[in-house]
Amino acid sequence: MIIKSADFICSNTQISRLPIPIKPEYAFIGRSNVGKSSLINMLAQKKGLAKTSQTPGKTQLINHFLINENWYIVDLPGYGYARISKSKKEDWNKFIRSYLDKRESLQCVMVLIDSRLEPQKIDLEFCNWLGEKGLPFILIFTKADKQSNIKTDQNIAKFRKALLTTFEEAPQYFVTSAETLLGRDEVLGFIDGINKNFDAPVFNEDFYKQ
Ligand SMILES: Nc1nc2c(ncn2[C@@H]2O[C@H](COP(=O)(O)OP(=O)(O)OP(=O)(O)O)[C@@H](O)[C@H]2O)c(=O)[nH]1
Ligand SMILES: [Mg+2]
Repeated sequence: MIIKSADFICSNTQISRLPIPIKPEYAFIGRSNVGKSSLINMLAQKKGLAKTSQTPGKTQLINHFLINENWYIVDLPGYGYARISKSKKEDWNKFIRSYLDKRESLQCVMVLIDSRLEPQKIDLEFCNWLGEKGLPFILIFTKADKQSNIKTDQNIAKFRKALLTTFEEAPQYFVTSAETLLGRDEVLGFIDGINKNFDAPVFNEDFYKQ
C-alpha cells in the first residue's frame, strides 16, 4: 500500500464524539513506551504525526489519524504505566475497553509487544481479554533493531507459547522496527487486505450527532 496522505483528525475522551464509524479502523495498543506512536509515524512515513516520548504515558487520549482518506489508525494510551494512580488506571481500563468492545468499525486490534522482553503478564492478560470478547487481534513486536534476531525470535516463540495455554491458535504476528522500517510493508499489506473487504457497518447516526 502506498501512503498518499496521513492526517490527524481528532483526540477524544468521549466515545460519543468519535468519527462516524463508516471507515475501517485499526487500534494500536500496548504497554506504555512500547512504541505505538513511533510505529504509527513509521507506517505513515510522517514524523510527528503521533506524539512520541521517552517518558511513558505520553498518549492520553483516543487519537484518530485518517490515512489515504480511506481508513483510520487509532493511537491509544499505553497500559501498565506504573506512575499513575489506581483510580486513573481504572478509568483508563473502563474507557479503552468500552471503546474496543463497542466500536463498530474496528477491524483489528494491533497489540504491540516489546520484542526485547520475555512474555509480560500484563500483555498476556490483555490478549486473553481480547480473546474473551471475541475481538480480532494481531501481535506486532516492536523495537527489533535493539537486539539480535535470535533474541527477538526467542521472545516471540515464548510469547506465542504462553498464549497457546489459553488460545487454540496463536494469532498472526509481525516483527517491526520504527528505526529501520522493518515490517512496514507487511503490516500495511495486512491492513490493505482487510480494507478491500470492508463493508460499512450499520450504525445509529443520531448517537454520533449528539
Ligand atoms: N530503537 C528503537 N526505538 C524505538 C522504536 N520504537 C519506539 N522507540 C523509542 O521508544 C520510546 C517510546 O516510543 P513511543 O512511540 O512514544 O511509545 P508509546 O507506546 O507511544 O508510548 P506512550 O504513548 O507513552 O504509551 C521513544 O523514545 C522512541 O524513540 C524502535 O522501533 N526502535
Ligand atoms: Mg504514544
